[in-house]
Amino acid sequence: MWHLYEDVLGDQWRSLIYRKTVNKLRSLPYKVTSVEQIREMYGVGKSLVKMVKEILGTGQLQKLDNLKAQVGEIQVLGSVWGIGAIQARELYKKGFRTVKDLENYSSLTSMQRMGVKYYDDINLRIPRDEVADTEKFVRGVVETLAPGAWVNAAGSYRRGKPTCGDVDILITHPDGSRFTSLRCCTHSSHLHLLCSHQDLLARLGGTQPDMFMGIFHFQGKPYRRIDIKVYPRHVYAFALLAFTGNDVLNRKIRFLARVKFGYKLSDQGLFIRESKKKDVWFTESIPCETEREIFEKLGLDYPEPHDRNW
Ligand code: DCP
Ligand code: MG
Ligand code: MN
Repeated sequence: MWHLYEDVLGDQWRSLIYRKTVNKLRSLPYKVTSVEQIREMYGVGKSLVKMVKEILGTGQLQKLDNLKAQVGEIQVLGSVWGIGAIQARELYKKGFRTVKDLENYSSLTSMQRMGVKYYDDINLRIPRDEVADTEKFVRGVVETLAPGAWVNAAGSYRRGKPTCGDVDILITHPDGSRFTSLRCCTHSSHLHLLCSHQDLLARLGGTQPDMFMGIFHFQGKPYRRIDIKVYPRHVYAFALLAFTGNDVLNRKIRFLARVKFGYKLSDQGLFIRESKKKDVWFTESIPCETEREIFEKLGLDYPEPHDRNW
């Protein structure tokens, strides 16, 4: 337990020591009832003796309680959109304790500022009907930019969840020559167009032009998170699989692809690993038009999206 807290705090050295010592204490054939029983053990230092004494005396450990509270606060900071675990820790060190504390902090990125501003809204679950409405809306906008484009909500929505954490939308065009105009739809100027028309409020997140991460406000509903990705048709099946998830399934099939076949599976394709002496490279992707074909290539039965909630 304890080492997990130290992990969050980023103290890996202590984390390791605690893990080792706790394992050792656990494996003792008797229950520790006095510090004399452990004082002479290898690796048991003064501070540990003191802690064990406190536990034996009071039944609790102040330091652990403090640590728990600290870790809770860091995790909340890290749950703000755009703030990762490492930065959450840094912010904590700077003295920030709550999301409200971040409201007037000028060094946040625009993404993080929005994450703070709409923190409560973003944490609300989105009913799937609303995801469907958003999908329809985006489809309408994309249709004006590139008629005939495919626009599909993926993520937890596609897996049939009754409520979703965000809206994930995947876009392609069956006609490759329309792809350029399609990519434009994730450029901020076009999204501004969306904003002014339909109250869709968004900011460019990723550096790639074919990905958009934003926050929108639609039909008076709470502010919501949206991820939009655009892929060329020939990698669409791989992208759809990756963007549908869930993340556990992705990790499992990528692992299986690697150890069983030496393949590298990603949202971009299924690549065969080649090597000559020390050089390793990957071939062009094995072509797959549909998700079903990808599962076939991996020797797996096709799971319907609603069976992908691992
Ligand atoms: N994904 C992944 N690994 C990650 C994050 C995401 O493989 N670390 C993939 C699988 C997810 C998909 O992207 O299903 C969409 O990511 P989301 O974070 O939007 O997760 P979900 O849509 O599955 O759930 P939620 O309802 O919380 O949005
Ligand atoms: Mg999602
Ligand atoms: Mn998402």
